[in-house]
Parts: sequence; C-alpha cells; structure tokens
Amino acid sequence: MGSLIEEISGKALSRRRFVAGSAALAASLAASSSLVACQPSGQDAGSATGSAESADDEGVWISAACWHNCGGRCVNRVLMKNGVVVRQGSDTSHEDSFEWLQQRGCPRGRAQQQQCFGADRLKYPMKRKSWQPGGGENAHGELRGKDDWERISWDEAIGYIADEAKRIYDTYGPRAVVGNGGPGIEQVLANMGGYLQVTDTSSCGTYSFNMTKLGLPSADLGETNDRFDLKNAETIVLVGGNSVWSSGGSTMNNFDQAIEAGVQFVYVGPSYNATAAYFDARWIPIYPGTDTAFLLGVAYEMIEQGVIDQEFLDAYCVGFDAEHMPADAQLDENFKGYVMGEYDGTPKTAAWASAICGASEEDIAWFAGTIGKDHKVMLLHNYALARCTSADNVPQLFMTVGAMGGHMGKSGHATGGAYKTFAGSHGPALAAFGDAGLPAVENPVTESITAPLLWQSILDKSFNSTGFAYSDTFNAQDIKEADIKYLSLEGAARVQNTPSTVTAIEALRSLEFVTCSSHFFNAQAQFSDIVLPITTEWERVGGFPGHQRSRETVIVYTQVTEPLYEAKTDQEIGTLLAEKVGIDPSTIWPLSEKQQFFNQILGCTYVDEAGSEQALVTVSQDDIDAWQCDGKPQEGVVALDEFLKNGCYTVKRAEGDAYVRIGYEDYIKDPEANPRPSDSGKFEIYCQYKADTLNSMGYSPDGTFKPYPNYVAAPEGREGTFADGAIGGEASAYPFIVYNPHYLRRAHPVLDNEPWLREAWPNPVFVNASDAAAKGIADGDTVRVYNAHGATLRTASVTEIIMPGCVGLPHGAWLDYDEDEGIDHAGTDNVLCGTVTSGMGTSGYNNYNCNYERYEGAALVADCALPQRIVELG
Ligand SMILES: Nc1nc2c(c(=O)[nH]1)N[C@H]1C(S)=C(S)[C@@H](COP(=O)(O)OP(=O)(O)OC[C@H]3O[C@@H](n4cnc5c(=O)[nH]c(N)nc54)[C@H](O)[C@@H]3O)O[C@H]1N2
Ligand SMILES: Nc1nc2c(c(=O)[nH]1)N[C@H]1C(S)=C(S)[C@@H](COP(=O)(O)OP(=O)(O)OC[C@H]3O[C@@H](n4cnc5c(=O)[nH]c(N)nc54)[C@H](O)[C@@H]3O)O[C@H]1N2
Ligand code: SF4
Ligand SMILES: [Mo]
Repeated sequence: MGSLIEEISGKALSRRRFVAGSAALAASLAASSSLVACQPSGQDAGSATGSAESADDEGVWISAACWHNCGGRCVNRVLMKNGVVVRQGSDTSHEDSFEWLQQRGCPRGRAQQQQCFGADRLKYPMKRKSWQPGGGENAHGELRGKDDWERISWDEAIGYIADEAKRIYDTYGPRAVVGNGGPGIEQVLANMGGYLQVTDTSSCGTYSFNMTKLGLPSADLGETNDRFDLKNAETIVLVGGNSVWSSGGSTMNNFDQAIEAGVQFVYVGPSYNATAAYFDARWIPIYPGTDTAFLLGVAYEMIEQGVIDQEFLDAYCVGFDAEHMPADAQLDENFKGYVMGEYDGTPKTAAWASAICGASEEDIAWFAGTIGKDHKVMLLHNYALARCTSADNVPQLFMTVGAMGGHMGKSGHATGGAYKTFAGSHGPALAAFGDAGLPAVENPVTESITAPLLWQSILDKSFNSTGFAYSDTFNAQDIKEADIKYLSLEGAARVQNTPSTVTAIEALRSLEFVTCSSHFFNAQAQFSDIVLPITTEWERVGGFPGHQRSRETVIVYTQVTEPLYEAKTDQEIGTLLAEKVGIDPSTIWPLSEKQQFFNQILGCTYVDEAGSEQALVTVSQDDIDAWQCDGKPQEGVVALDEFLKNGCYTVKRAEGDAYVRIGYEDYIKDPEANPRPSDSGKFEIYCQYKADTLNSMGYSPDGTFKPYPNYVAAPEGREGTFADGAIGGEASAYPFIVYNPHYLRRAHPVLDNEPWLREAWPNPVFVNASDAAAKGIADGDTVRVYNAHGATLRTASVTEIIMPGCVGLPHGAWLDYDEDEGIDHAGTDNVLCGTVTSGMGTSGYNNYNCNYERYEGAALVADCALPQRIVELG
C-alpha cells in the first residue's frame, strides 16, 4: 500500500490539461470576469485533449463510479497505469446520436480522481481530543468545531460508539438519538432501538407533499412525455430550475430535436440562467417564491382571454367551478370564484400578480395567451420554485393552469416535473438494475423532526412530529418532548445542508455525542466527536448509482483501487459495531458486498420493443465461478465483461419506436378505466385533504390554505422585503430575496474541496448590476451578505442576468465560520437560512431575505488560493 500512496502523491496530471480539456468548462469560464479567479495563465483551450481517449493510451480503461447527488448519472471511466489513474474519460460504448445518446460525464466527474486519491482524504479513525465518554461535562461539547484531533484505532473507535450508544439508549431511550437512515452505523442503531428521523422537503420542496391526493404522480414526476415528443410542441415553458447546471450528463440533449424544430422556449424565474440561454428562451423574470401569484394572474388572464379548455376541465378535473365540485367539499367556494375575486373582493388580475411577482402585466397577459387551449404547450417545472416557504399551493396551481390549457395526455402537450436526469424525458425505465438482496431494516421509531426546525428542536428539547415528506403520512401538529443526546451523521451532510447554520453550531455543542463517517474533514466531521474514514465507491467492489438516470440507460461501475489508508466500507463499519454490541451482523447484512453487486448484475433488465422485460446481462457458469458468487447462468444481450468495461448499457431508440410515451394518455383516453389516485379519481383543483392537512400541521395559522390554490404570503420572501410586510411599502432592513442555485463546482458540498474544481469555479455571489451600482459595488468586490439569521462573505459577480432585488448565493460551500466576527467566509448558503418555515414545514431555501454591503475588512482571496482543508492530528 505504501508504494501506491507514494505514487499517487507523486503523480502529476497538470492543471492545464484538466481545465483545457473540457468544452463545457471553457464556456462557463468565458461567462463572466469574476468566474475566472484562478484560471491558469497561458492556456490554449483548443489545444489540449486531456480527457479524450486515444489509441495510444497505455494502461487499462475501467469503469469508475460517479455516485453523487448531482442529477447526472454518467459513465465515468479511468485509464489505470501501474495502479494509478492517468486519465479519465466517459461513455465510448457506441457513437453518440440523438437516438442513442452517450451518457457523458461532466468536469466534476472527470475530476473525481482528486476525490478518491486526494491529499485531503481522512486516513484513520479520529477522536476529538477533549471529548470523553460518559456524557455531561465529559463531552466538552462547547469545543465542537474547534478542538484538536487524535488518531485512534478502529477497535477504540467502534468501542466508543458501542459504549456511548448503549449508555444513551439505556439512560434516555431512542428519542435521544437522531439519525438519517445511513447505510452502516445507523442500520445497527435501528436494531438497538431506533432513532428519530429528520424529514426534509429537500429537492422537491412542496412537491414532497402527498401529490396523489391532487391526482398527480408522487412529486409530480413521471407524467411528462418521452423526449421524442418534445419537438411536437409549439412552446416549451420551463418554470424555475437550471438544468444546464443541475442535470449533468446528457440530459440537455433531450431537447435537441425541439430546438432544431424551432420550438419556442419560455423561461420563468429570477435569473436568465444558463438553461434559459441554452434555449434562447423568452425570459419572464419573477421574484423567488412568487410563482403562485404569477400563475394566479395567468389563470385570471386565461379566463378573461377566453383561452381555457372548458371541456378538459369538466371531464378531468373537480373544483374549477361550482358545477364540478368533489363529493367531499366542505366549503362552498371554487377556484374560478377565487380568481375572479368573489370571496375576498380581489380579482387576481395581471396587475395584482405583477405587484407581487414582478413580471410585467404585458408578460403575464402574453404568457396566458401563449399557453391557451389552441396551442400545443409543454409546461415544465424544475423544483426551485417549490423550495420556498409558502409555496405549498404551487403544485396544485401548476396542475390547474396546465389543465386550463388542456395540456395533458396528448402529443405536443405536457404538464409536470422536469428534474435532474428527467429534465426532458419521462416514461417507464427501459433498462434497470436488480435488487441487491438485503433485507430491509426497519427503524422502530416513526417520529419525525422537520428539517428547518431540527437545530431549534434540539435546543428546545421538543419537536413537532408531522409525518414524512415524500410519503402519505402527514398528520396534524403533534408536539413531543425529546432530550437529544446523540446525533449520527452518516450519508447526509446535515451540518451543511440543513437550514440555520448558526443555530446548528449552538445545537451541536449541546449534545453529548456526535459521530460521523466521511471521506473528508468536512463540516460534519469537524463538529463530531468520533470520525470514521470511509472508502469512496472507487475502493469498493462495484455497483450501480442509485439515483435517477436516463430512462434508456443502466449505469454500472467497478472497483478502481484497493481501499486506501484505513478506510472501510459502511457495511464493514456496521458489521464491527454490530459485533461489538452483540447483534449478529448477518441479520442485517446476510450477503457479502460482492454478492450484492452480483445480484444486482444478474437482475439487470431491459424492455424489448414488444414491451416485456428481459434479462440484460449474459452470465456464464465460468463467470459465476470466477466471481465466487451464487447465481445461475443466464442469457442476456450483453456479455458481463463488456457491460462492466463499458460502464453502461443504453437502449437504442428510433423515431416512432414503441417506447414513446405520452404522460396521462391512459387517463385522458379512458378516465373511468384509469382514474387518477385522488379521492375523486380526477385532478383536484379543489382538494379538501390538502387544505385540512396543511392547516392542521402547525406551521401556518389555521385557515391559511384553501382547498383550491390560493395566494399565501411568505414569512419572509417578497413580503419581507417591505418594512410592514405589505407589498409596495417602505423597504425593510433586508430588502433582497436570496435563492440558492445548485452549483457546478460541487454536488451539494461534495467535491467542494477539490483543487481543480475550485480553480474552475470560484463560487461568487450573483447580484444585479443596478442594485450593485446603487451600493457602489463593483464586480469582484468582497461583499458581506447578511440577514437576521447570519452573515457570509463572497466576491460579487455583478450581472444583468439576475433580477433587481434578488441575490443568487450558490448552494453547498464548505462552512468557514469565524465565531468572533459572526461571519462565515465561505459563502455557506444555510448561514442565511433561518429556522423559519410554513405550510408543510418546508425547507424554504429560495425565499429568505437578506441585504449586502461592501465588506470593509480584508478582501477575500480566491477559494482556490486557500490551502485545501486537511485535518491535522494534534
Ligand atoms: N440552503 C440550501 N440548503 C439546501 C439546498 C439548497 O438549495 N439551499 N438544497 C437541498 C437539497 S435539494 C438537497 S437534495 C439536500 C442534500 O442534502 P444531503 O442529503 O445531506 O446530501 P449530500 O450533500 O449529497 O450528502 C451526502 C453525504 O454523504 C456522504 N457520502 C457520500 N457517499 C457516502 C457513502 O458511501 N457512505 C457514507 N456514509 N457517506 C457518504 C457525502 O460525503 C456527504 O457528506 O441539501 C439541501 N440543502
Ligand atoms: N452541479 C450540481 N448539480 C446538481 C446539484 C448540485 O448540488 N450541483 N444538486 C442536485 C439536486 S439534489 C437538485 S434538487 C437539483 C436542483 O436543480 P434545480 O431545481 O435546477 O436547481 P436550482 O439550481 O436551485 O435552480 C436555480 C434556478 O431556479 C430559479 N429559481 C430560484 N428560485 C425560484 C423560484 O422561486 N421561482 C422560480 N420560478 N424560479 C426560481 C433561478 O432561475 C435559478 O437559476 O440539482 C441537482 N443537480
Ligand atoms: S453530472 Fe454528476 S454523475 Fe455525471 S459526471 Fe458530473 S458529477 Fe458525475
Ligand atoms: Mo435535491
């Protein structure tokens, strides 16, 4: 192992080759002056092909994992020479075409070798020096985040966790423990009594409510059309989101035919981002968190302009008007009456909407006409618009506006979610991997803490358990006592990703025990007591990325290197802990990691043109013998070795093939035979369950939500930019709305410590040019962005492509909090998010208020000029 490590540290794949090797990167470098902070000088973007594969490559190409929660699930391949990665590449399994897309990786994936082989890897189990077992004063919780570290053995580390977990369970019971469903330690904790779980609306925001009650698919994903149908639309609208940045890999190619066919694109959101630019879209600027007002104005205009598809509404929906109410309606009101102002005296006109959302009345009227019933329209939304407080009516209203235009169930028409690798294509998966064969481990504790209130709940010793996002378990307010002592951080970057970092620091210091398994010395590790080094996927036996991927592709990866240093897999760690606490690990992990991978391979399927599922991979008895695994030989369409070498299998498509799928087609053709999953079997524009449940949860005053989609003011948001909370009044102390674009440098915080990626993307704060001018701030100035929840420093990227009144602070920067100043120096987004929620308990990342000013202290140095964060053992 020693020589390999030496070789790794000695190896040099020059910065110049990396940065120059990516066209996508070169394009983004050109976008703005403040984006080129550390661009190496003298590079010739055209000349180097550092990441291309060529015939003279020496060594062996093998498929490698890129498994992060980034939205792309791409083929990643590495060229290995003498045990060292000398190049990275991507999908070469076939020529690229629209019919048969390659699943190509992005620069993050191509920099992945810096993650596995990085100097910043955690190498050994560690203990925070001042922490001692036993609880109380012994924990020295006040030193979390600023203590020294010492190396300990695996046996000591597992011993501490076993003893402390037992002590805490015995003394306080499972409500004293918080976990996240992680893959190793937390599987054992589930067997020791379980733990409180954090529920987070995370990606899909308010779409993580019980969508089936509205008649939608879960999270509104799955019922837009297959990518071959996009060209049949006249107009494609994208509301919120930024797929060019957030849906890496080949996703944007889904839109190629539509772009070539001249389809008109429209983008609705606070910035003319890279996706709007890619589409050459018409931009309708609206403030973050104001989509409900915008869409209500659109609905009013559609009614006024006579462009609604009344037949569609009558046949497929309930609650649009008094003549079509659901049987369980308790309120004698309907959506149309609300829009026309019959109940509150306020018609939701374009002028009314414009004052709230910022779009012009002309734009609202134009939009309404453009999406009217006589046009072929696809209404797509990503989820940024739902990651806002008081956005709980967005899902129902988006569906309503789609239904008003009749845009469901027909070629050229669609209404629904466009997210991650599903940004331009839906339909059942045409290729999939099999089940690993592990039994499900049940956590016996079924209570939930709502993420934006997690840290405050720890401090308050009580929480409101209202069910789990992405399920149908929502319930009325249910306050419970909990004296939380132990926080396990495994597989979720809670300290970074959960709102209100300043509260987090205080809450973390109040605990008796915090453990973390990690690759790096990130914020989770920094605030823990025992830190365990885990292997990256490159050091594991192989596997399949579990997240979304193109419907046509199944992606597989293999082992790149033996585990580095003392890192272990989650299963190995869990096994050690189970043994230590006297649980038979084979009840949790009856199969080796290799057998699990082999089972997944054997279970891979593809869908043939006749629509039936077939085995994908040919596996011979020789293969089974060589793998020393259990299984039966099978016939597929790709040999095992070839599949693993390619890193994927992609179903080849053709114009007019049997795989084209139009969302909601079954329902529209025969609604009786194929009812929607709501109580009425139809799309519920009036949904009693929605109003009753949201009003009862205790995060908004009772009566806030109507059964139809009504406008609800945000706790901060647009209203909070005015001193008295009334639109149009005097400016408040925090007159801007800050939203968090998911950023190219990283996947959430993951990868943010990698030198190449820091060099490529400097992580500025995006501010509007006229706002900046009014404050005397120039591009590149260091600014302090602040609000009632915290303050952070960033370099200003002054731009015309963001609306006045808005601030774009990229998501996921690694916390660098100066406690004396009370200022984070890294641009950590959750420093500016508060313990403020509403509706379903939404993590409303995109509509907090803030202000900013030129920073009078020392100017920031570029992130890439800072030393890499590496733990020092004291
Ligand atoms: N302010 C603000 N906050 C946000 C957002 C925002 O826009 N603004 N976005 C939100 C969204 S949409 C999401 S989805 C969440 C994501 O929040 P999280 O669910 O916390 O996601 P990740 O950051 O991907 O965290 C995964 C963690 O697991 C670690 N890890 C990776 N592989 C392994 C492994 O094999 N074993 C173990 N044990 N650990 C592993 C990674 O290093 C990382 O620390 O963040 C949310 N937070
Ligand atoms: N590189 C990279 N890719 C990622 C991730 C990552 O961390 N890094 N994270 C992944 C995850 S888990 C997720 S959930 C997705 C998120 O994917 P997206 O939903 O595409 O994410 P955002 O980057 O938040 O979208 C930001 C854009 O949405 C618009 N916007 C912001 N707020 C609002 C609003 O209230 N209304 C409207 N109409 N528009 C708004 C702005 O124009 C902004 O440019 O990205 C995934 N992909
Ligand atoms: S988009 Fe995500 S999965 Fe694809 S290469 Fe980039 S980081 Fe990896
Ligand atoms: Mo997400």
